[in-house]
Amino acid sequence: MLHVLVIHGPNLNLLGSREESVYGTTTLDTINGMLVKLGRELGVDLDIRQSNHEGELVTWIQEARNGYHGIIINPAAYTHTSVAIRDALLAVEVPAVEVHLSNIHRREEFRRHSYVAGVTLGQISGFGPIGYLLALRGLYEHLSLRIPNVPAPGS
Ligand code: CA2
Repeated sequence: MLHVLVIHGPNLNLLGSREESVYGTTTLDTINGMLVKLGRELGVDLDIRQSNHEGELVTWIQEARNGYHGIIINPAAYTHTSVAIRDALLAVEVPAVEVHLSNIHRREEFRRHSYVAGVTLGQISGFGPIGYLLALRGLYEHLSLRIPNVPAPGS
């Protein structure tokens, strides 16, 4: 079975309760439930975490070395500031997909630069909660081509 670590960064625990015009009305619990459902369909075990603390996010990324096949991460505001998160993703050599609910490229200038984009498999930005599902499907397809005995999607 594939094991994927899902990491939500700072303030994402507030989803659905504030700034609905930017981030929508879906709560983090609902997003996590959608992910778990898709994970079950694909046969992917998900470990889902959220933290407001940069160091904790770094520690969790480091833990991905121990038995995780991939990472899905929305580093939230740390996307635009954190060399530490970039370095951790680079160090662990576990394929990671970066997710953003909003399209960071059509927002304020400071959000257009991501420190992590250059060390991830790819970035999904602007699809709202569905972006997490796209990330899981993309990661699954990527891993199924590289890891023996992972069924190809749709088989
Ligand atoms: O679009 C995204 O997913 C972001 O990663 C969200 C971050 C933001 O700093 C990035 O530029 C883009 C902010 C997450 C804060 O989420 C909130 C949710 C509800 C209320 C307040 C904040």
